[in-house]
Amino acid sequence: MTSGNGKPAYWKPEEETLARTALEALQLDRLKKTVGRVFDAVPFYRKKFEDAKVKPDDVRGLADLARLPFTTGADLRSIYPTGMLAVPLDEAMRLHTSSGTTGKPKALFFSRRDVDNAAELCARSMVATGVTRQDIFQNMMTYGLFTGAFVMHYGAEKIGALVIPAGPGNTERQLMLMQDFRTTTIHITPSFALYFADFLEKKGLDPRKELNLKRAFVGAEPYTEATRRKIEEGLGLRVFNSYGLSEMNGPGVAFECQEQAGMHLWEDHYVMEIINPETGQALPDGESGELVLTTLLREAMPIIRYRTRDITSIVAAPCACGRTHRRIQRITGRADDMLIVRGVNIYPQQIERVLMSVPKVGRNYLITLDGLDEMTVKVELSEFGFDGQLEHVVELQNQIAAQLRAEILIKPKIDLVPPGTLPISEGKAKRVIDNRKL
Ligand code: DLL
Repeated sequence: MTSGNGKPAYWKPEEETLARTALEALQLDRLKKTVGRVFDAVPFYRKKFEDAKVKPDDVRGLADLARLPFTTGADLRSIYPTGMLAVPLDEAMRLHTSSGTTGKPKALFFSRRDVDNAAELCARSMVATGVTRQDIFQNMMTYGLFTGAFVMHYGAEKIGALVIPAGPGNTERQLMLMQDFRTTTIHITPSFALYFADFLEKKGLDPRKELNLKRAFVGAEPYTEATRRKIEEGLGLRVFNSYGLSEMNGPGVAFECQEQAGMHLWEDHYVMEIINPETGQALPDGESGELVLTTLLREAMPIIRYRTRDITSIVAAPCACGRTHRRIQRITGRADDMLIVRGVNIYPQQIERVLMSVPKVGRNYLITLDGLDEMTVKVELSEFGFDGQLEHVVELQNQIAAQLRAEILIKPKIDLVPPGTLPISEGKAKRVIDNRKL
């Protein structure tokens, strides 16, 4: 994990390797300021604090954060469009919205400083994976209201890498850009990365020989280690897990370094907590629960104790890269993704983990729930998965069903379909269709 001159590559070493005591003191100072600001400037928070009978002065240590009320996604929708602004509207410089929702989205405002801070964190994250100004960065995320593409775009520009704002879709053009400009680094969702790997395989193009790809930043939706390996094999590069959410600036909240062992969550900008999603109680490091985040430097729209609904755990052990910011494990699902099928709690990620470990299985799948808890898993065969013998398909279906039963305790119907027949998504993939009328 070194830069060209043999030293570890950091964007701002003094920020990234700050001693824990100093980092925690900085967090507390910033937390106090944030809490004071929202109390004074955002009536929504003043009321919430008053209802919970807490005052900004009650925050004397980081542990006092637990006394403050949570903010939920429903809260953000309830004050749409401008109810959470902590600055006059003319100081807001950019608007993004959350994705994947029906009805009114969450409106997220950025001041000039917020835009710059978001780009700083992305620059920091990208440098941690080895990016330099020599890199060619093809941004295959959606540009628009979604934060994904824009925020990383500005981060890469800060580093001085060449940015190709390709956006998603149009695989032929993506490939042309990669070939003509010798793209080294891509930013992509896991579902589109798998699709792109399929596309290269169908073309008979070996990315290791014919492309110059070194790394992919993959995030915006949950995926498993098995999927990471499939993408790495299919595209001939290293995959770095990238986590973020629009409520917290978008990407660049937590990112893997070259060690690829959990994502450093940038604690000078966010305080993290892991709680039991049912009780709201704090959980110790290493235990899996819901990630709760508080912004420390956001100007236009600070958010206190945001319930992300994402399930993960904190890795407290120091990282070999030298960064002192603690890591979180890969997100294993969302608290509200959990399916209850015949009384059993199931996360779609568990199903993905099994599917992606079966060699003859392709890269796309869809879980459907019908009637009274009937689960069907449609899954594509890989290009080489079908040898023309129907009995082999039946065998494979039975094998997958048995493996799934071992993991999720129920036996779904398995429907193997030819490669390329399931719908693909350029943005976030929809993996579950719930038609149950329960
Ligand atoms: O997806 C921001 C982002 C863009 C992150 C590009 C990384 C790369 P939202 O649309 O607000 O923002 O969705 C946020 O996506 O709460 C998680 O449930 C999920 N998510 C994001 N990154 C990951 C990841 C962007 N690496 C929601 N692993 C979050 C698992 C992820 N889930």
